[in-house]
Amino acid sequence: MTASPTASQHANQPTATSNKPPTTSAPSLVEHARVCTGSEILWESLIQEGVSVMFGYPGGAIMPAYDALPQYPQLHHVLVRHEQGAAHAAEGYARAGSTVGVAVATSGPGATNLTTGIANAMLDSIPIVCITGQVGSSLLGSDAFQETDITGVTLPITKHNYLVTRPEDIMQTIKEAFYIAKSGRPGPVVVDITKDALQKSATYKWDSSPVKLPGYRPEHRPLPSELQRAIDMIHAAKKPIIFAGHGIVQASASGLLLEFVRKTDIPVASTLLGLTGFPASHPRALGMMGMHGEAWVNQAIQESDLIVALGMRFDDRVTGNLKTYALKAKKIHVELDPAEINKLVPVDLPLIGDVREILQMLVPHVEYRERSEWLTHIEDLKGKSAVIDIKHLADNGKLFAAHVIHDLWRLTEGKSIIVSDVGQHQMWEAQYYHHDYPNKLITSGGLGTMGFALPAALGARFACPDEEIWVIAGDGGFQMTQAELQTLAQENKKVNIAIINNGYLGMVRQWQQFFYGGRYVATPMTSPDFVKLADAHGLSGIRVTKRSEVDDAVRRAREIPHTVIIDFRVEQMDAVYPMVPAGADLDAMIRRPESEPEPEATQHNPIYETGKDK
Ligand SMILES: Cc1ncc(C[n+]2csc(CCOP(=O)(O)OP(=O)(O)O)c2C)c(N)n1
Repeated sequence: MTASPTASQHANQPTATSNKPPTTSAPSLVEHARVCTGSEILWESLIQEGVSVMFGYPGGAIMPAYDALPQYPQLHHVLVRHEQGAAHAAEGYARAGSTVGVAVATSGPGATNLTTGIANAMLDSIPIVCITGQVGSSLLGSDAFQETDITGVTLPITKHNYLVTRPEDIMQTIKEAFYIAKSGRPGPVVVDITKDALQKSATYKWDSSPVKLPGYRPEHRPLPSELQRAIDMIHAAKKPIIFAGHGIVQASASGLLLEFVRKTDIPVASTLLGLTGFPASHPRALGMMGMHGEAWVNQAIQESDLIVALGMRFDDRVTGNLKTYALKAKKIHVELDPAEINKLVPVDLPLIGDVREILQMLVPHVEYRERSEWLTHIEDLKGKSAVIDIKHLADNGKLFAAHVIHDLWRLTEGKSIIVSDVGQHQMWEAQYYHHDYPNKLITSGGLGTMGFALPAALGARFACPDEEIWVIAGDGGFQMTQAELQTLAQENKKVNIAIINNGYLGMVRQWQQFFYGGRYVATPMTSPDFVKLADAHGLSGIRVTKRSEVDDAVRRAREIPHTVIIDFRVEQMDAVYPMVPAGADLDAMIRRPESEPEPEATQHNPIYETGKDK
């Protein structure tokens, strides 16, 4: 099948999270000022911000807020099984729904359990607001039971955070938190509220005036002269490449990017998080760049004379060795956050502002230039250096992850929301699930957080009730947050889960194979029987060991109305190719060995071989 992209699929996206006008206020519950508890003010304010779902876990300091919750049936609280799950679910909700996600936790361990998700949201620029309970204000700083200085802890991993000690400050703080989370470059905001602030009362009336924060200027716009310089550089380039980053997806700018490419005929390389920003089957789509990017993409980057980087931040997984990175290319960097300009890669022309607005300004003025030599050269690079593609190998009875993901793509026609975890399977997903539709991949890019996928899919399920959702996870990462299976069961929500089970912490095993002399220390891993695990949660499980079983298993999973786990027992020793070793030159790639198109699967997880394999 070919999922053919159209400009309109990419153009008909909701307005960008980062540039949305403030969420339309729900009708005010409180017409006139009245006296409310801090807890009531908290929930009323969330409703005013348009919140209808939040993910959380109660405990002592936040109990007054939970106690008031039944007064607000329009707020659905999803009880996760670990607060990390609440933060990731809020992220999944925010990303799938292009909105702000909300997580709630108690003080101390509840709040610290959120931090992995908060750091993840910080690095991937996800707008979430985390509400935490705090010990009573008179006890602050006394090492009281379950006291953690969570504003101190989260200072470097939040866009902003607040400690609120008075009920009269709650409404304004919530307003500011939502505004900061979603404006400019989005990110996480923590609002820590003391127990007494939740219990005490204050006069409340929703203030619908816009938030004004002196010193916070989230909006930027390039000068007309800068835009003209960009146009001149684009027209003069003989070997240009466009980079599509996460900013394209977040700003819902892929329709404009398609238009830009239609006019200029410049090829597009994507970052991992930018993969759904430009349709994979477009003739000018090159694929993913960087450590596990396509070899020809990295090669072309090294040879290019102009990079037009759109909403990306030159992460080290993308650049490899900075000293040798794209030295022949002039660089135009379109980026919302001024702090990213010249941070890692010196650029010739920064265009600071929203990528959607900047594309809107550029598109009418850019023109086609004849560059057939460059485009033919890239085609030649593909021919020479393309991965020996194991998905086309005849079925020899072995099951490779590439088979599973390719078949999943074919059967779902590339239309499913994929929520991938972190490791080899994440890279295989990026290589073999060809994303033609915008915003259909949710994964942890910057922090590389194992355990992200299942709870993030839970959040995505609430944001997109009618979409098909597949989790693709490794046996290692899945075990980190598998408790959220029961959350899905309790909420009666369906996602499909593909566990790429190779009996190892596969990506680390691969590094051990390439860079640590094949010493597989602490990477062989046992797993529970995932079929029985599904059963124990009241869900369904299927085991697949042969390629011939994949289609049927995927079809059955799609038909079953509740959450299904498919335990794909894949080849254990397969590696992700190509690979740029960390810090190496971008074109110094390790390729799949030509002499061995089918990876040797001779060594097996010793734990499995001792008969402990369930
Ligand atoms: C929370 C966390 N701990 C450790 C790591 C380091 N790490 C990166 S990939 C990986 C292995 C992942 O194994 P698995 O989930 O089985 O997926 P696979 O690589 O086999 O596809 C590890 C341990 C991480 N990224 N996140």
